[in-house]
Amino acid sequence: MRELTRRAALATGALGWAGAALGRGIDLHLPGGGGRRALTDAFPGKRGVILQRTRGPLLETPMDAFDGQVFTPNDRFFVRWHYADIPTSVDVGTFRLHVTGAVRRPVSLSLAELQAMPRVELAAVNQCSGNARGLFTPRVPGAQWGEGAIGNARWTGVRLRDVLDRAGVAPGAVEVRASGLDRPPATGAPWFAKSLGLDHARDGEVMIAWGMNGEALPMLNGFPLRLVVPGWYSTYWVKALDRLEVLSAPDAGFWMAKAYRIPATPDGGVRPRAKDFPTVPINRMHPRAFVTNLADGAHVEARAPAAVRGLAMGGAAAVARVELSMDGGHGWHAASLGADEGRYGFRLWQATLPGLAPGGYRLWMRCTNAAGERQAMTTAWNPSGYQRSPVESIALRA
Ligand SMILES: Nc1nc2c(c(=O)[nH]1)N[C@H]1C(S)=C(S)[C@@H](COP(=O)(O)O)O[C@H]1N2
Ligand SMILES: [Mo]
Repeated sequence: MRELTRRAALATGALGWAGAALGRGIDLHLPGGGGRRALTDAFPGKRGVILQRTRGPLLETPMDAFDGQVFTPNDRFFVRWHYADIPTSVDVGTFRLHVTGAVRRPVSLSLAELQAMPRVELAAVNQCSGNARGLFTPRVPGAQWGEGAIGNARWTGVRLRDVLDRAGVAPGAVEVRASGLDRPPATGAPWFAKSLGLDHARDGEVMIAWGMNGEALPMLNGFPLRLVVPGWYSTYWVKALDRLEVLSAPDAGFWMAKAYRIPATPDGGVRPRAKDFPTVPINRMHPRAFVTNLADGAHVEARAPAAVRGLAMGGAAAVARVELSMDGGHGWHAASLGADEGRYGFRLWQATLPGLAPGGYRLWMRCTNAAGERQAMTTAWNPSGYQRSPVESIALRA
């Protein structure tokens, strides 16, 4: 509790939400150009993050913040809010999480009551559905993220199942809808709310977290509570969570029925300009591997071994292996993996490249997860720019 109280006071200190950027900038190398962005320290609890939008805040993690560590520091962790009207302070004494709808008895739980329940802790990657959207060709509308709308943290909280059991789910219930303290604009835009199937919500892994890497959640990452849905895209990880509504019919609201849907094709891709194809709500994440110690186009010393390292995630299953190719994906060589901190988290990988003769090269890296899902060399294009996860590569010059 003490951590929460202190954090709330700090947030109330109103550092201001102005996007006053520093002189520093970064280029996201988007294929269509226009990738220049400012780095900013102007948001509470954040420093050295890429400013994508000020209201509601969209802040991206620069690649260097990922290098050499499995857990993404809270102050560099990406931020995404749909609406501008977001909580800037929360009174932890009066805050309540309400559980309503198809339940035996509605309950309103204080933070102290939640923190007295059995605790769980889990490492899990939080990744925006639109991470790396800016890299799609043809270009798609929406936030032009580079590859930093992602992060891994150790989350502390309680099981969603245990909280639902406090209210008692009524027979016939099918989904649980979660919403938070942010508000839609007065134009009648739909409240941000996301739903999970009841079995998923009660699987014992989905959690309500107050802790992130051993600290209270930063205000911008959902203080005081957020949903953590391991292995699933973060659109479901509702922040500043204050309401759970048990539903007896599938959620027909905008954010489930209209937004965050992917083509119902095996790889989730369609041809550009395809229309009227069937869709399903975005769901599980996919394996990914990326390099963190070398930038695209980096120089390595000729004829000397070069260290290359990065991070991998398995998506909805653990990382099984990471492999590297220097011949366009014909031959693959295993990278070595760092410590396993949990199947939903990042895993470090590293390898040593043999001495290269002077010239230009391309290094490819791919991840396979424990369920046998492997990154493909081709990108599954979709008009919303979701779940981009092809095998990635960087150019190297020796
Ligand atoms: N209440 C609320 N929760 C939310 C959102 C939001 O707009 N409002 N955006 C979702 C989306 S789309 C993403 S990508 C993640 C981002 O989590 P982060 O800001 O902690 O990185 O929050 C999710 N939870
Ligand atoms: Mo997102």
